Amino acid sequence: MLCTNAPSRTSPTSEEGRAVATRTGKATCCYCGVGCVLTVKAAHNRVIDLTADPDAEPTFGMMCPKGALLTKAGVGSDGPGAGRLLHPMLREHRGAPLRRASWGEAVAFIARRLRDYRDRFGPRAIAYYGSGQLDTEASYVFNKLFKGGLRSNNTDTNSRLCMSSAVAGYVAAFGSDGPPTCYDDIDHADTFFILGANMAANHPVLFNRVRRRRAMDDGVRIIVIDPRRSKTAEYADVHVPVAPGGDVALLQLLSKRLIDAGRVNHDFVHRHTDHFDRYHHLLSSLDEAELLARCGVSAETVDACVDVVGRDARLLSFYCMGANQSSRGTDKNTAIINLHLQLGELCKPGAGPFSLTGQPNAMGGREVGYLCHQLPGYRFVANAAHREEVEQAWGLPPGAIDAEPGLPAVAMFEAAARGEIKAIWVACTNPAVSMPDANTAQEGLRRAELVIVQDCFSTTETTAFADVLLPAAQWGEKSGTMTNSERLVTRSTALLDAPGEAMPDWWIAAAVGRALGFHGFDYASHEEVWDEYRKLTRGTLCDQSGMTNERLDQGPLRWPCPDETHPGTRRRYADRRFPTPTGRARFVASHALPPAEATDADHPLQLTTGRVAYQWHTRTKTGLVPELVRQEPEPFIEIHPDDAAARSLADGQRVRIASRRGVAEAKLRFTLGIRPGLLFMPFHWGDLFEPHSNANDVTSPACDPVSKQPELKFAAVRIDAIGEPRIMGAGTP
Ligand SMILES: Nc1nc2c(c(=O)[nH]1)N[C@H]1C(S)=C(S)[C@@H](COP(=O)(O)OP(=O)(O)OC[C@H]3O[C@@H](n4cnc5c(=O)[nH]c(N)nc54)[C@H](O)[C@@H]3O)O[C@H]1N2
Ligand SMILES: Nc1nc2c(c(=O)[nH]1)N[C@H]1C(S)=C(S)[C@@H](COP(=O)(O)OP(=O)(O)OC[C@H]3O[C@@H](n4cnc5c(=O)[nH]c(N)nc54)[C@H](O)[C@@H]3O)O[C@H]1N2
Ligand code: SF4
Ligand SMILES: [Mo]
Repeated sequence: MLCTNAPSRTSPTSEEGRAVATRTGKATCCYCGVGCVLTVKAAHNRVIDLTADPDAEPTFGMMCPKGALLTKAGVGSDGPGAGRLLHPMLREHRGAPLRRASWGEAVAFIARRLRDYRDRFGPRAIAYYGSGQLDTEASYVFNKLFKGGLRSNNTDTNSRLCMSSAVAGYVAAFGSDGPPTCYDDIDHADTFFILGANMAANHPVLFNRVRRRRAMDDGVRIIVIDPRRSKTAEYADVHVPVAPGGDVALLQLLSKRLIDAGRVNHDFVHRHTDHFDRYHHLLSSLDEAELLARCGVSAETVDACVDVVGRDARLLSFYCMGANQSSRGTDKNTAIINLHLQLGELCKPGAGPFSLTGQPNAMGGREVGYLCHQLPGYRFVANAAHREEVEQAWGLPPGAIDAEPGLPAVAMFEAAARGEIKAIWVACTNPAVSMPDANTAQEGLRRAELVIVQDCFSTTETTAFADVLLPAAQWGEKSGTMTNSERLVTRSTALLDAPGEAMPDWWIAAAVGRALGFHGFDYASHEEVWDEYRKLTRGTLCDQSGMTNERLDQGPLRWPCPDETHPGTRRRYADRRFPTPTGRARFVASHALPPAEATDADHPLQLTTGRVAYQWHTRTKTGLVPELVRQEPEPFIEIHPDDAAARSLADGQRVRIASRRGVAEAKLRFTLGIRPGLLFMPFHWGDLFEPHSNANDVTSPACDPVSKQPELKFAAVRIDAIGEPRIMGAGTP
């Protein structure tokens, strides 16, 4: 068994059957949205070999150190020693210790308490906060449980902190979420326009492909727009160290200069777009010198950028959190797309605006509709016809689904902190560390009367708040489906038995649905969940109805894939028709606005936050891997030496940064690769790993008005020394 990609099921405690001597199969890497498909060989419930198939999509034999070292992240038989959560735990009352419970008891307890809160306080008093790291099956069942069963649209996920501006940008411009592009476009592109994405660190295998393309063709150019000289910027032909939040001004300046130079694809604009005039009018009204001042870069740098983007060459943009995590994130996204529309650089191989997803199934979660305003298949809560379609599919009476969107992530935790959310179920995410203004998020978890946390590890900053702990199977231990950055849907097979009583996430949600007496939660397998979901996408913009279980077991497919013989779709909009009422893409004209908060005498510096190559988010997994920890052992704050000198701060010295909300401490790291006036701190270190070093105690909860994505990339701070300055010698990190 399990030597093919088609598992069979046995009992609930062992979804995929008990240990056999050797198992071989595919499992998509559970870290980034590149979605490398790994071939896993396991024996005695341990991984004995991990390779990437050189002939297989999406990455043709490549993986990065995080993926290669997944075997050390507490999987299978190594789980118990690594701190895995092995049994359900619960407590009847706050203050009581958690005690071990059976699955039956835990599920019944949750069902009783959720029903009670919903009945007493209404469906908006309960909430679900999920993750782009859950597989599609799990997110689908959770969505059905909350929006369909419990009738609460308060279901949001960490994708709100990650991809919601990209969703809003694509919908505004094209009438549909989802990228038009695919990885193969890299091999055809001439100009890579990389904005707010440190691909070399965070999408490394994809960036290797960009570098390979660059190495193979002298004409290829890379532009990187990032206030820091990131790892990615080191490979740039033109690095634009834009002022934080200055992207819309920069993109407008580029567009304006290109229009003035006659670089408009009039045929494309005329035939396939709307609102160019409005956009042109806005640009004409803007003053170049003012735009330049807002970008905060030299005129020469902009000239160099205009020269490269203005070439008659295929333009492929990659963008990620530097674009999305902004109170102007939607505008940044549409500004990038405007540039492509103006140049006609889309709807052909090697060109298009390619928003990168961060988590392995952030794309799949969007398709499943796991944000509070969405329903499965790119449907919307606010759309009556969409609600009706989903109600029918779920066997619900008309009007069952609430017409009003629920609370997006930041508002959800703020409501909890005000005592308005009585019960919250957190699955596969660690909001006590990763939410902006983490103190408010923690207050929300403290104030809620029932906190259910579903994780594969027992001790995280969020499990500390739990009244119920539910042990989840993790990577390698469960079968399921994910969609990567290029709309490629891959199927993973369980190759290891989960330790203890850990169960697949979808199974847990379904068990609670059954305990609540809801119809349609008696799935016998992950395949049954998938089958129901794929059929619900039929005829939608992200049609996956042709992706049967059997086909996915044979290999991945890209949507749209509308029937069972359809080969899948590499590039969308190849016919240049867009799913808008006119069939044309839309220019979006918006003014360049500054970040939500401003520096002042008390908080004179800007803080931006992000990632390092060798750690994953809150480190529950990568923190277990010595090879990765050695690379980046402790938190740090990057500063320009001029800013440090002005404050008599030394390299390696411990400092405290303070915003209007809170403080965080870490060692100072000097670098010339950051804009003066700007600090950078990674958000990987929560209190468990390094007390007082959570960047999110400082970050801002201000959100984009359209996407409701928080501005994790900008806070006004001051910096102070802690103790005596200490000059570090050579070898300082
Ligand atoms: N190693 C590793 N890889 C990961 C992850 C991880 O934790 N570790 N997480 C995954 C996830 S969920 C995500 S979302 C992605 C994120 O991937 P990225 O978006 O690449 O990651 P970040 O480091 O958050 O931010 C990228 C860059 O944005 C820049 N930036 C900050 N402010 C601005 C601005 O105003 N304008 C511009 N143009 N740039 C700005 C930062 O300097 C930073 O270099 O990575 C995924 N891959
Ligand atoms: N300051 C700042 N904050 C940020 C960001 C930033 O750039 N700057 N980026 C934001 C972004 S883009 C993101 S995506 C978030 C990420 O933030 P989080 O989602 O909070 O980060 P993770 O550490 O990935 O949390 C995943 C949790 O799920 C658990 N887990 C792993 N596998 C499984 C599984 O299969 N099932 C279950 N049930 N649990 C599992 C892990 O142990 C861990 O506790 O952080 C956001 N916060
Ligand atoms: S590039 Fe991303 S998906 Fe591929 S192995 Fe590395 S972390 Fe995993
Ligand atoms: Mo993310």
